[in-house]
Amino acid sequence: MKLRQTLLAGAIAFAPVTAFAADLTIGFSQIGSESGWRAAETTVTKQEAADRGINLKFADAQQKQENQIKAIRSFVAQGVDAILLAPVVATGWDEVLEEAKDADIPVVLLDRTVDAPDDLYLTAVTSDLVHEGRVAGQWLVDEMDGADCRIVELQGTTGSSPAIDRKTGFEEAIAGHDNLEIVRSQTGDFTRSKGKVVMESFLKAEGGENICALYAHNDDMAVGAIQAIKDAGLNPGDDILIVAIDAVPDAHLAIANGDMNATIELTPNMAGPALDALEAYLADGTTPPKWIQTESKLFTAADDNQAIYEQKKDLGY
Ligand code: GZL
Repeated sequence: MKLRQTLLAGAIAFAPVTAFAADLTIGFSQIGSESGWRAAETTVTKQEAADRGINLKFADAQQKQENQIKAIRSFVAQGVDAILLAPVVATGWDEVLEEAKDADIPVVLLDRTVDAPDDLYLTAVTSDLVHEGRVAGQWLVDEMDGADCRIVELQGTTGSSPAIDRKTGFEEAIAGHDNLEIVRSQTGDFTRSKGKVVMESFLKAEGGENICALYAHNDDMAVGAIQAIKDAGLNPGDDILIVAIDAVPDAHLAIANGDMNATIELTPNMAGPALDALEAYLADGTTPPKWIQTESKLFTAADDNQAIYEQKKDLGY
């Protein structure tokens, strides 16, 4: 496990990266399996590690920060070469990240960020979460074209960087458009089941005829809400417009069927760039930028969503 000291001493400094990676042991503290996107990220991460011959130690935290902290401490005790962390919430990481730093174990953040000094992690591989919210808001601004729209919002996990940033971006985009108003906003914790239950409460509180659009911080909550809207006798994608984020296969299918209107793609492959950065850092100290940004792409009914669904449906979502 203590390969890196040997490497940094130059003992095998000229070994090809592939040979080098084959000796790495990396711990991965994953949030859980709350959404289709999360499941795809896990699938892709395991495949990216296997492709490199990396020994990946996987820990599923079942959405609990205390389980992630325990997993990180276990990885440190095992003397892994590096740690991947998808942090369920943004705060409460300083102490355990200090412990990893003291053990000279680099940490790379995946898909979410932390409110901690940036010398406590090597780099963060994420999308621009605020931009995603802006794109969603701008889509609705354009779609409504000045017409009034009472919006309900399904937020992601409370305290997580995507929930905070996607809300910020959406509100920035609709600011100054007085025809658009968020009338209800509540967390659905990124899951289909909670998305359905909270949407049911929105429909009951507001009356479905008084809701013009749903903004969901991820597709899974939107898919749950679609069922609630149908159960209320309304047509999702028509009576209530729906925009969300992730571009999972079921979102493309919903758009193809007219049940949803737009989604913004989030790649599940955060691990590829993360492992590339780690291999370079551990091999010769190459320091990556503090943020490795992944792309965000808007999909609407104008795209061939049925074909995209067919392409994506077997990718581990
Ligand atoms: C965003 C990521 C979010 C996804 C959800 O980067 O952390 O977590 O949008 C997942 O599907 O639950």
